[in-house]
Amino acid sequence: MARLPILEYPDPRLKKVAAPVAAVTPEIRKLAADMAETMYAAPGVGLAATQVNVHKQVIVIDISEHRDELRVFINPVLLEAEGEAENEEGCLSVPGYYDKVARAARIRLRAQNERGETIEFDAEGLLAVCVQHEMDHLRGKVFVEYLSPLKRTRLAARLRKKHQLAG
Ligand code: K2U
Ligand code: ZN
Repeated sequence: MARLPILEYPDPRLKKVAAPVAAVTPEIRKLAADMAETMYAAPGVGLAATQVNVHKQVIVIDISEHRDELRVFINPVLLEAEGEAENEEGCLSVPGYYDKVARAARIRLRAQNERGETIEFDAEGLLAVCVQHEMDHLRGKVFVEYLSPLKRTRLAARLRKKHQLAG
């Protein structure tokens, strides 16, 4: 397995829309394994292929306490979304920045797993938040785009300063 570099906002490649996966091949399973290693090392509880500059519809998530319950979602489709919940979110592509985002409280998701089997399940809480956050990445959307224009202006200034200092 390999740890992959994570794109940082406002990298324009984070705006690319991911393509469906035609078949769950050994190469797709290797991608998911490398994404999982990258996610655990970050550390994070989710990662979308877009964030490692692979524009395919693959997500890895592990919200378990002992970091031993990896879920791989390929070609995820939101079947149902209801309610609303606001949570503090972060993003491995926007290090050190956290803010509140309102999302659906409960969702029903269909996806393929790493064996190519189609699964359907209901989610709420952190799993629902994370799935929606990662599915946004596959659509080329980063969570800071939900913020007010003022907050986005302040974040942009902060990132410009960070990148100037980095040289
Ligand atoms: O997509 C990513 O950057 C991974 C996020 C997923 C996530 C965002 C918001 C809420 C839940 C999950 C990273 O895991 S951000 C780090 C983190 C870690 C634990 C809980 C929340 C966020
Ligand atoms: Zn993110």
